[in-house]
Amino acid sequence: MTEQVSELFDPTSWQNVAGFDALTDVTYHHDLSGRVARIAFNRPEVRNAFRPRTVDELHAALEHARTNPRIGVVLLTGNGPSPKDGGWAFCSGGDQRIRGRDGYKYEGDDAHGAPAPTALGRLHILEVQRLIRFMPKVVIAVIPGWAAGGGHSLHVVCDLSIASAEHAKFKQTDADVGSFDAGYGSAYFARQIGQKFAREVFFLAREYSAQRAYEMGAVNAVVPHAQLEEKALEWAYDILTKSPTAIRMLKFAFNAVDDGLVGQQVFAGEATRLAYGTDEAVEGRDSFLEKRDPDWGPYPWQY
Ligand code: S0N
Repeated sequence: MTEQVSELFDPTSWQNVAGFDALTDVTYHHDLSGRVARIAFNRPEVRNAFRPRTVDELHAALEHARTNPRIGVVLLTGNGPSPKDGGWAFCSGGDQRIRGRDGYKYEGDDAHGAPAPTALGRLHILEVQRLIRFMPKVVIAVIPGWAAGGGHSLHVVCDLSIASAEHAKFKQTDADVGSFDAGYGSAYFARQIGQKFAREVFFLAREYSAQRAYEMGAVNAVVPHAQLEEKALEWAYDILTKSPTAIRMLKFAFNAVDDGLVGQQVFAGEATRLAYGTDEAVEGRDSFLEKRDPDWGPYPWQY
């Protein structure tokens, strides 16, 4: 029996994932066909802010989805509403209560607040950003409420964003709290919506509605709150009708132009993987193993 983890979550559409029973800060489910993953921030009382434990759990769930060959689409969302005041959030970024000069404080920190050694200097939400960016699957940000600070950056790095018409709100608070995501969160965001809008969002740190974010080109769709997860699943099932290889090559093609040599490396790795599947590449390998000259005769210099 799947537990109701959020008001928008339909337990009849989702199943628990073996080995992920001990999660506290995120929830992780697969749809009944096992092809869509739902990963949700689960700290609604703090607008789904992330602490190091949250990031560890998020990373583990995303990595599991990345390496599961049946999963083609990941929905990243936030559970809610808050039991305190009924507010909704996708994610409000780093938990400001535990941000320290020397790194985040972690469970097990000593009584004087010294960070645990594992926490020192670990800004590992950036590892999560890279995992989303480089996984050969479509990641959809499903935004039921606030996307603020580092939570805003996570929606930016997702492939697609679908927002609740009534409750989704966007605010880039980084400059308010002496923080700055100088990578995908800002520079790539400017690629998405243009320099003027991006600078406005960061420099003024104002609040934007889902409709305004849509007009700016920051989200793909705005849907009624009650239908948010249903719509996201609809999009996921549409994507799953497509060729997995075409989707992965397209994602890495879209990435490549903004990812420099790393983007080229990722795309090139995929091209090599495809080439290894040809008879021509098999002839190259076999000729080496059989200690003979390769016979390229059957493989013309195509134009
Ligand atoms: C999200 C906001 C706008 C919502 O406002 P609203 O609806 O008025 O709710 P509040 O009453 O403010 O909040 C309800 C309760 O939730 C707590 N809370 C909210 N956000 C956080 C948070 N981020 N950390 C801790 N607690 C939070 C409130 O305190 C309140 O609790 P109670 O009821 O007990 O008073 C509004 O809440 C808001 O502005 N939140 C802060 C947003 C913010 O500034 N986030 C941090 C921005 N910076 C980052 O995220 C950097 C982290 C990061 O991603 C990163 C990037 C690059 C490199 C490293 C990092 C890294 O640090 O890991």
